[in-house]
Amino acid sequence: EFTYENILVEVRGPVALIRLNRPKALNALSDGLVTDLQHALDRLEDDDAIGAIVVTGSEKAFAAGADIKEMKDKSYMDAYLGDFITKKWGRLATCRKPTIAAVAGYALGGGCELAMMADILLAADTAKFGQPEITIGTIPGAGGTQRLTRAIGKAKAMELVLTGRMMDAAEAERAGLVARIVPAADLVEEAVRVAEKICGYSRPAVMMAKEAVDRAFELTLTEGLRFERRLFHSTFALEDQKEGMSAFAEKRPPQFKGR
Ligand code: CO8
Repeated sequence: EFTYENILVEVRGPVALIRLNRPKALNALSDGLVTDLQHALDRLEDDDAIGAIVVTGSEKAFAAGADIKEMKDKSYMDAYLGDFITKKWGRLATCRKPTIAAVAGYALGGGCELAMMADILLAADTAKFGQPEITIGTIPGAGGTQRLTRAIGKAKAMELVLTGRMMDAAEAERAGLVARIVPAADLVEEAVRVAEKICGYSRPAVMMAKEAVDRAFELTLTEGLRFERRLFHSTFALEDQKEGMSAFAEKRPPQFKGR
């Protein structure tokens, strides 16, 4: 087991639960935190026992953005040569295993961007989302202008990005940013339940389903449909497909093996 300075990692059966843990800074995403997160995700992806990953913060904040105090004196060359943001930050978005962001409290700036990298975004009724970078003289740098716009459309994305206004959980759900709102007290348990449910299915089928949905953001409809069809066809090479369909025909629960 690894321990980290800025995150807590707990393994619950096939589900890994990562808690961002810099309570004094509302989980501001310092370089140390993002490095810990990247390392933990690398390790969990390599661990065959893990089938899904939940990322959460505290009751007060998922994450209140990049660490402003840490980045305020960076020069352009520091940012450019260090490839500020992209190298470590994108790690959650490149996970092949399913990921769930469970957001309570503030998810601002880089915090909102991190939540949007997950496959499923569950929000507590206390969640607040926003891209307030404009209020500190900068702009979103880890997907806030791109993923947010794809998720909620230009009208709302432009308003949030240009004014720095926050959306509450109800507005975020109406706008299509979050899958579902959960009472704050149940958020983490519900996210783990969702992750466990996914882990009960065929792992390769889950990975293919995720990959296919993700391609919808990159491809034309014709190419996306072609990609989906190829993966769909390839599921017929899975033992799990034989098992799943036989079990249905035999009116019994399936026993997936993950191959
Ligand atoms: N960075 C550093 N410290 C922070 C941050 C932050 N983003 N957010 C809060 N903190 C610290 C505060 O400074 C304070 O510390 P201290 O007790 O030492 O003074 C502590 O956390 C508690 O915060 P507050 O006292 O401000 O708590 P409030 O409940 O009064 O307010 C807010 C909560 C509204 C969330 C407020 O803290 C706030 O506005 N925070 C900043 C939000 C923000 O602007 N985020 C965007 C940052 S820019 C960004 O994310 C760019 C992303 C680009 C990609 C990532 C690149 C790495």
